[in-house]
Formats: sequence, C-alpha cells, structure tokens
Amino acid sequence: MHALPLPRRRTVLGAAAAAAALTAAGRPATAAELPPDAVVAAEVKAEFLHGWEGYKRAAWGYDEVRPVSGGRHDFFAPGHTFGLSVVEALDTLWLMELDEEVARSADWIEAHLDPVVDAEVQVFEAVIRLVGGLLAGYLCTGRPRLLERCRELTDRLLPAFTKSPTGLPYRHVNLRTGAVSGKVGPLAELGSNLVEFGLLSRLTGDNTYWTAARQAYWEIYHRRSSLGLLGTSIDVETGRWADTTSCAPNPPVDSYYEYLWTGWQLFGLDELRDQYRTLTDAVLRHQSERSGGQLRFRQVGYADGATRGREQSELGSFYAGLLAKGGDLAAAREYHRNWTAELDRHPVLPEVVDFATGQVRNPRNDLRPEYANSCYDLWTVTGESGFKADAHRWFQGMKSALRVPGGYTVAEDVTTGRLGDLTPGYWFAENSKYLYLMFAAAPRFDQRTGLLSTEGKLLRGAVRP
Ligand code: DMJ
Repeated sequence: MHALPLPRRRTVLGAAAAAAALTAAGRPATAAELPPDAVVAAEVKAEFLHGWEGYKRAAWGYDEVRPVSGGRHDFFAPGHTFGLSVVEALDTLWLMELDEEVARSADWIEAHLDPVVDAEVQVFEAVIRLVGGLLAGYLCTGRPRLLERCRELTDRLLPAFTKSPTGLPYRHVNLRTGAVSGKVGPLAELGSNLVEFGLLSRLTGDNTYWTAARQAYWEIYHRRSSLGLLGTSIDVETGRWADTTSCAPNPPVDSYYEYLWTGWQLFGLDELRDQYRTLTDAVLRHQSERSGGQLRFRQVGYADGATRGREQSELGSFYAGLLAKGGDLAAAREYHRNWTAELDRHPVLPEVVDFATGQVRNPRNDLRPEYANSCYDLWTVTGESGFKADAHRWFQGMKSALRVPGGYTVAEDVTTGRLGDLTPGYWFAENSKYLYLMFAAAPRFDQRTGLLSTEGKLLRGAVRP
C-alpha cells in the first residue's frame, strides 16, 4: 500500500544494540508489572518529542525526515512538499497539550500548504493523511483556515471521482490540472474516503463530498460474490475485478473494511453497519484458520473460497481492534494473540510473514502503528489492562530497536537489526497517539465518544480547553 522508497544510506545496529533490542522485546510485561500510567505517558510524550525535534531540526516544512542522514523525503511528488509530517502531527501535538508546537504547525500549514500545486498525488494517501489531518486540526484548534485548506484540497481531489465512469476513484490526480490516472485501484484506495468526505460535508454543508464517497462504497459492495467476499482491485473504468483474491484484512484492502465501521459510528447510517456485518461474516466464515488458540486469515478466491495464500502483513494487525469494535471479540482476541506471538520472535514486527511455515517473507519494519492501534481498540472495548501491557511491550521494542539520535527510523531487516533512514509521516499521527491515549488521562480527548480514522486522525471527541 505504501511503497516507501529504499533509504539511500543504510545503518547497521551494533551487535550489542541488536541484542539489547531482542532482549527488550523478548519478555512481555504483565499488567501488574507495568510502571504507573503517568510514568509511561511521560515517556511516550518524551519519545514523540524526540522524533518531532529530529524532524524539525533536519526537515521542517518537508514531507518526511531521514533521521539518520539528516535528509528529507518528498512523499507525494518529487520536488514538492506538503509538509506532510506537520499535518500528520498536528492533532497529536494538540492532544499532548504542546500548544506552542500546535501554533507553529498550524501557522506553517496556513502559510505554506499549497493545494493547487502542479503535482500528481495519490488520492488515497492525500485523503487519509492530508484531508484527514486538516479536518482533525480544525476540530482540535477551531482555526477556520484549516477547514478552508481542507476544502480547497478536497475540491482538487474530486476529479478522481467525477471523471470516473463508475464513480470509483482513479488512483492519481494532478492537483492543478485535474488530470487523472491509475485506472486499477485496490479496495483500500477506492474506499478509504467515506469518513473524511462525510465529515467535510457535515462541516461545510456541501454534500458533494459525501455523495461521491458513498457512491464508491455502493459500487464496491454490489460487486461482492455469492459468498459475500470481495476481490482485491477493480478497474474503475469498466467496473470489472482486476484481481479476484479476497486478501482481507491485509493490504491493499485493509482500511476499506475499517471505514464501514468508522462511518457507521460517525454518521449512524444503517447501510454502513449492514455492509460491514455482511462482509465481515464472509471473511470470518471463509478465510479463518485456527491453531493453538490463534486465528489467521487465508487469502482465498472471492468466488469459490479456494485457498490462494497464507501470508499475513503487519498492516493487517489492525484488524483485531476492528473485530473487537464490531462485536467479534473472541475472534479479535485470537487474531491479536497471533501477532503478540510474532512479537515473541522479533524485537519489532516484520512486514510480512508466511503463517503456514513461520518464515519471514519481508523483513522490513516500516515503523507501523497497527499492532498498537489494535491494543488501543481492544483496551477501549474491554477495559482490560493486559492490552496496555501488550502496547507497552511493543513501545519498548520500538524504542530499543528503532530509536536513533535524529528520531525514529524504519528497519530494513528486523532479523539482523539493519536500519533504514526514514520517519514515515504516519509515525507522528499514530504510534504515540494510541499509547498516549491509553496511558495519559488526556483531558482533551473524550474517551466515551472519541473516534479516530485509519490514520489515527481525531474525528470526534476533541475537548477544547
Ligand atoms: C497508515 O497510513 C494508515 O494506518 C493506513 O490505513 C495503513 N497503514 C499506514 C501505516 O502503516
């Protein structure tokens, strides 16, 4: 889903550091052994600031920092910055009550974020990261220009929907010219927009955005097989499946399912809840594979349910939290246990594992937040401190293995400890936020009504001082 370019410079963890990382993640703390909440919350905030200061020092105003070399990375288009990390960090900074940083970031966005730039952007990433980030920033700070920017940007993304014969969005759009490209899109890209577009329509009173996203959802749902399964990708011009494998909950379909549930929570529209239920029942029925109290999901043909693969991506680990929120708590626990067991084997989770053989298929770690996201969701649903212990252990693993003087970085190989050189923008939106909301009595977040997007953006529950 996120084709992160390979870092230019490579760093190898020293043997001692790698061993320390393995030890740190090797033994899970029990809930009773956890340090006091306030101590963990302070540590989480300090680590977030370590990454943030590293970004500010080396790459302020650029999309992403390369924390080892001190370089910068343009995420959307070479030669263009959207200040992605600033937008990603904004609501996290606000929740952590770092108000000087909030003001500095919002000022930068208002002065520099150009939504009309002559650049081709990936619609999905622009929606979940930039549109979502601007919406969250507006909800947190109340600064109207953030909402204006958000609307300007979304208007520039709309041709991806309106130029498509089916209403399913093209993958890319040029923000200045409106030219579209990329006619075969995976479900996560076609369908992770409902929440941001719906919220924008609600805030502006203009239904254009909501109507476009809702049509795309129905276009996908209608194409389910008689088993109730969906394929992986669709040609948006013909409406035909380009790949008929049901690979849920892995990428590149992952957040499509999440948006049905979050959309139902945010807008209370029964059709979203019903679509979620029908599709989730089918995934649980036809893709589940259990052993030793753990649940995994096979890849299957969407029409016949025949097995096509047994790989699982770290990105799919968010699904435990989604299953819990959707009422499938037993399955959620079993699936989460499978990822916790993976953490017994590696200091930080590898990108892809073959669960039939236990082999690592992709040894990278892209500083992803999905396991912590599930810990947070499972904790909010159950109130059980065991999930805080899981999150704490994950945090310590990340800190031990991926912390560098310039912030936090991806790993090229978790089995050898070889590091890369990038702090992805989502690290500022998600990793620390889930931890912070679990351990800090965050006065600016209403835990009862609070709702976050797939990118960890605050959609509801901001308590303004
Ligand atoms: C984030 O951009 C979002 O969580 C998205 O839904 C998929 N995962 C990445 C981070 O791994």
